[in-house]
Amino acid sequence: MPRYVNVALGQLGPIQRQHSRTQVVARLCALMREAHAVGAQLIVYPELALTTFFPRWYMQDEDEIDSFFEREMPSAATLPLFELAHKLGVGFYLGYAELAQEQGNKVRYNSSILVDRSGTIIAKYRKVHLPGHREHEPWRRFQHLEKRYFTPGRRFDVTPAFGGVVGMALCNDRRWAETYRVMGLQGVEMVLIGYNTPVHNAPAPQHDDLSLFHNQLAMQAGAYQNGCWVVGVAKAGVEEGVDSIGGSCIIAPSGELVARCLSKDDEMALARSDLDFCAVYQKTTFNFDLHRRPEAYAMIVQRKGLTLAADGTPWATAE
Ligand code: CDV
Repeated sequence: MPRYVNVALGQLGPIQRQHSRTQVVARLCALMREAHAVGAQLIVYPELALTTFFPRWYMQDEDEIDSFFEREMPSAATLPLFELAHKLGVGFYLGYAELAQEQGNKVRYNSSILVDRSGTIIAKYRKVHLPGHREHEPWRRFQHLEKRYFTPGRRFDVTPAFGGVVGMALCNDRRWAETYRVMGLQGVEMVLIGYNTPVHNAPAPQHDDLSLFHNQLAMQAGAYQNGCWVVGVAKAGVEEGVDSIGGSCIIAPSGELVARCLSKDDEMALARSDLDFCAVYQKTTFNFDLHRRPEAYAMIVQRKGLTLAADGTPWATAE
């Protein structure tokens, strides 16, 4: 039995601060209907897809911060999306800000969920790589305070779903080889990634002209090196004065782009993804069992960054 997943990109244009959850959910539902009309079984939405990208603002008021978070999923505002998923038989990936309760304490995560074709949540992911900074940095044109507002997640899990093995990541995660490899080692066949990427990178403005290139480069490398499909979806366009990249795309295990959004608005695009195509890479060039040499990679988990040895160099001396 061939294993195909008709997967759709559910790219969003900007969400301004005054837009309500109800308005945004109506846009998500419209994209799901479009995707269903062309045969989608799964639609992937961006990171923090229910509100504007609020980490661009320094806020101290707890209630103001919490206003961007979801206490429950589904909620009254998001339920119509789950009901539509059930009615149409279209599963979805959705990024949102999660307000969790842990041992009586409030914990904030940048999260995503995977919902199956019956409208049931089957997996949750909490963003591991939180970019940006913790304190107010007024020299920036806009802030990127993910380190302030979110607690990092701790795991990259995979889920049997849509006839294959599905993994999730969020935005900055897509730039890290470890993200894909940890899921690759669990046999992942399709990695779903929502993102919000401002064109302007304050600490490195020389990257600005390359932001779309880096987006594609990282995801194509992740797909090829792990023999899996990668589906990356943007919230794009000018949001509260900040321009973010589009470039949502579906990448095959060969590393080739098979579908891409053209606009920076709400846009749907679809690809018929053959999950068995993963084996063409996972059983040959990237047959981990045959070719990996974990004994040579110990430093990957022993070190976080450049650690200086006793002689002041970061490199290990050969025995
Ligand atoms: N939302 C993100 O994680 N954005 C980062 C930006 C700050 C570079 C990204 O990696 O796209």
